[in-house]
Amino acid sequence: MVTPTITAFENSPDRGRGLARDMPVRWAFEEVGQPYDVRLVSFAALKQPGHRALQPFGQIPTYEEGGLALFESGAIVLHIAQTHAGLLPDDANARARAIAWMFAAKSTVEPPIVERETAILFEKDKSWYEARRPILDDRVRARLTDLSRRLGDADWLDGDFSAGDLMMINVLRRPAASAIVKEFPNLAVYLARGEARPAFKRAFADQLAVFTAASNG
Ligand code: GTB
Repeated sequence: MVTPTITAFENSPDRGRGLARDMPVRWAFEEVGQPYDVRLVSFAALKQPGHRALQPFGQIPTYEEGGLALFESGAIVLHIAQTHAGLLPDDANARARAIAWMFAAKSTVEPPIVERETAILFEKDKSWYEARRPILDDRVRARLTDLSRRLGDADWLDGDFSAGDLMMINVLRRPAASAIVKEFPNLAVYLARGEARPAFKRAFADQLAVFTAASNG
């Protein structure tokens, strides 16, 4: 296999906290033992036609390998998981369920978290902010209540660690989620369990190194 190349922020606004969406892709590569290259992109370059040809919305991450170019972190993680052992079960039904958890992370759990995040970051000056904030908090809490109930005292969402857990833990790492995750002891432990994986730690260190180099340069 040609070494895949992904894109990441040249200057991440998260200051090395691993919150941008190259993080799940880096983590997936580390879990399956696939080396990869990273092309760092400036904010200006993101919006240029060259980058938009890879990512129509002018965002990171992208993935290039041989004749394949992909965008969307979930699609990239799924591609890595489908082409390498280690992130999806062999059993067809269990594999389908793990993929369902990837979708649950991105399309059921993440949206209310992003909505809360957007309000906290950009809408504090709106007249309706104080009234709306508890509603947004409760929408996140409702999703996490259900997730917490389903996880119970299991280590992972469905059997062994899978791409479903990887995506869910990335979603729970968003600051707008992690404050509420603390209300659910089993989710807090689940999140910590994911972050304790050696592959997560390597991915985190690599993205932090980009920030450190940019700060020192
Ligand atoms: N659905 C796409 C995917 O999953 O790949 C979303 C990709 C996306 O949101 N990319 C963001 C981006 O390129 C970076 S991750 N934004 C630039 C733009 O739209 O112009 C989102 C993100 C950015 C910053 C922080 N942070 O500073 O904490 C966290 C997350």
